[in-house]
Amino acid sequence: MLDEPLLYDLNDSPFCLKARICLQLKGVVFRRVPLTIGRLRELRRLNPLGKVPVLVQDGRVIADSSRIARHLEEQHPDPVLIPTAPEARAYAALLEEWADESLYFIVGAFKWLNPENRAAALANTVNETTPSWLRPLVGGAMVRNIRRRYAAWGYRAGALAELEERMRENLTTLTTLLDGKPYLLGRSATLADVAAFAQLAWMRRYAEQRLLDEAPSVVRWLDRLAAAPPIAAALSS
Ligand SMILES: N[C@@H](CCC(=O)N[C@@H](CS)C(=O)NCC(=O)O)C(=O)O
Repeated sequence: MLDEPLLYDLNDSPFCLKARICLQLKGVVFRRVPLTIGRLRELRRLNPLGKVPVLVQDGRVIADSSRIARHLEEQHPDPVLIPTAPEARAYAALLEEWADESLYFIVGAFKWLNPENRAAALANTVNETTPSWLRPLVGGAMVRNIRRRYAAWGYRAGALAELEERMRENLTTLTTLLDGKPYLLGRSATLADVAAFAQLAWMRRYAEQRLLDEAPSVVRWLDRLAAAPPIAAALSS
């Protein structure tokens, strides 16, 4: 008998949400293994980068949301999430990369650098991973580490206004792409929609969700995706 696929994941991770959406859209029954600090060593054995999501299926270990999406596409070609036509496939790959890199960087900065988000950021990350008695210690160290990482790239709280402006530009780009069509590449949702959706669904948990008020067609697209039962299931798991 084949083993039930396991997904090592975190609730407040856009990449884990992206992987859960792909699994749900492909109809794969899986079990979440929530990342806790007690499982860090186990995770590093599976993925030396120590990052989630990681899918373990039939003895194979697949780390990284993009690899998981491609693995699932191979195993379950229907419904199609990665277009087969070369040009559409290339656009989907570019949009996925843009969402995973640019949008992730900006939303991560909102989450960790904006003092308004501090309590929610800690609760969303630390409560799932850490026993209550260790939370103050782990939370403090996590905030310092992540802020140090952003500072090394030149971003502190003072850069938030500039990052908000970049997010507004990205939302304008999405508005343009969605003009006259329900999904980014046309009539059906692809991995491009899933990747961008995952980052913006993450932003919706933080104060910068207000930026979406300026982009009504992006909100309609997010709501359309969120209402699809497999995506609703991924959001609530
Ligand atoms: N490119 C990876 C990115 C994964 C990633 O950055 N995951 C974050 C959570 S959102 C993580 O595990 N961070 C832990 C760490 O960096 O130590 C993917 O698409 O899966």
